[in-house]
Order: sequence, then structure tokens, then C-alpha cells
Amino acid sequence: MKKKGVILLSVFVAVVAIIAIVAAVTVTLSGEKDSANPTPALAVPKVSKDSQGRPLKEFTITAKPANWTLQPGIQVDALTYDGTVPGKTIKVTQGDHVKVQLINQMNEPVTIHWHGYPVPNGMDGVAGLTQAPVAPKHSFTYDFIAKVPGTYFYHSHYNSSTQVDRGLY
Ligand SMILES: [Cu+2]
Repeated sequence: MKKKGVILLSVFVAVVAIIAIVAAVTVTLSGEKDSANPTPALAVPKVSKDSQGRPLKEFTITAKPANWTLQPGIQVDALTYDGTVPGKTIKVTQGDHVKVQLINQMNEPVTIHWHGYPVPNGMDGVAGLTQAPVAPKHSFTYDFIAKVPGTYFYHSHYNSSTQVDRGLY
């Protein structure tokens, strides 16, 4: 009788210990995920109608340097769209008229290239080819109709091997 009681108590202690360990690991993982890899924020547009009655969604994206935490304890001097890596998610509906004002608050030129998205040539953001790079303290407004659905990626197309690696995507 006494032996059965001891075994039950041991099983109880073991189960409580396992629950405590699982809870601790879950808290640690979710804490790290929140601080180092937050879900990109959704960009909030100004919504109106264009001259042809289409929904017009106007966004502002500011390119700026930021101190970015790659993982707890590791911070880097990043270049960002709106202070986060990656930048905000732009969500629109097929058929929307989209305007994105890019403001450059960095001390080097920058652009936005809409990787794979069909836009008029002058809106494609390839510095030195489809537009002059946006100089420091200047801005440029990308203007296009969202003709096709899908999920795409935007990034700088000025010195992109460095700027994209540093966070401009
Ligand atoms: Cu690209």
C-alpha cells in the first residue's frame, strides 16, 4: 500500500516537471520570435477614388537607417523601409490604383523595385535604367494599377547587393 502511494507521487512529480519544462520552452521560443522576427506590419493607405472612379490607395514608405535586432543580443546597423526588416506589407485588391511615395532619409540613394510585378517601365525602380535613383532628402512616387493578383516582393534596386542585404526589402 505504501509502495503504491510512492509510485503515484513519483508519476505526479514527473508529469508536473514535464509540463513545467514544455511551458518554459514555449515561452522562450515565442519570446524570441516576437522580438527578433515580428510579422511585418501592414502598411495603412490613404483610400480614395482616382479620376476614373477606381479605388486609389496611397502609401508612404520612408527609407531610413535603423538599429535592428537580428536575434536577442545581436544588433546591426540596418537600412530599412519604415524602420523594420522586412518593411511593411502592402496589401491591395486587383484593379486598385496604387501610389507609393518613397521618401529617402538615408545618406545614400535608393529605389523600390517591384520584383516580378508588371508595372509601367518608368515605375520599375531600376536605378540608372528606368529611373534616376532617389537622392538623399528626395522622394519619388511610384504610380501603377494593380493588374494581376499574387504575392510579390519589393526591394531596393540601387546598389542592391549591399542595400538588400542590409534590410531594404
Ligand atoms: Cu528583384
